[in-house]
Amino acid sequence: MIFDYKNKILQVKLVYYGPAMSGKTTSIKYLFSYFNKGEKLKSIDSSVGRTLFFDFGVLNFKGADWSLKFLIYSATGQDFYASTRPATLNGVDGLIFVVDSRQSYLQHNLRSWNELKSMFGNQIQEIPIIISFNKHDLVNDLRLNDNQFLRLIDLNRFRYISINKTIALRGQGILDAFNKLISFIFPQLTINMSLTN
Ligand SMILES: Nc1nc2c(ncn2[C@@H]2O[C@H](COP(=O)(O)OP(=O)(O)OP(=O)(O)O)[C@@H](O)[C@H]2O)c(=O)[nH]1
Ligand SMILES: [Mg+2]
Repeated sequence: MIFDYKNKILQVKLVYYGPAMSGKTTSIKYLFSYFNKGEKLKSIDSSVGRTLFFDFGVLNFKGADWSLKFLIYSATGQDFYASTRPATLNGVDGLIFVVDSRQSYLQHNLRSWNELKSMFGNQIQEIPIIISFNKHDLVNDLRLNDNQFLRLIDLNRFRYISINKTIALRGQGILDAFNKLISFIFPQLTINMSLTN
């Protein structure tokens, strides 16, 4: 987090992370289009729409006194470009971990989660994280109270963690996840913020 006292701007970095094709780019695209900032999102992708390095965009909100500048990234899920992921995560203030909810993707989800953990060590327990179970339109019964992924990652060790269901294709749950993450980072934030350029 970077404080610019002179201009009263607080800069916050958020990263969408998760296995290949889980829906990170789709989630971010929806978020930016929701705020009518679709044109502000830069994606470095291949001709078939796969993220090569990251997606990146900025959302600015004007508070009563300070302004908030959110730098929003998605890391590439493709392992060929795995070496770019630590740079994308550098200095992150909050994470949205996008899970592919389908049972057959359990190992993919775990592998990505463990990689994330290995990059932070124990410090990861202090980072606010939202776990978004995406593509839940493709799952017949997505009950999370006995979810295998959640059982295996040991949620209790984390200070700020929340579970969320999304269908990024339809924008369902995307805003909830974003708002929840912000409320973890700024628990005192009650002002009604408006969007600026
Ligand atoms: N059915 C369904 N498909 C989805 C959903 N979200 C994303 N998709 C599809 O899943 C595919 C991958 O989505 P992306 O958003 O590109 O995934 P990504 O995580 O950015 O992938 P990489 O950048 O390659 O790691 C696309 O074909 C999306 O349309 C969803 O909620 N439901
Ligand atoms: Mg992507």
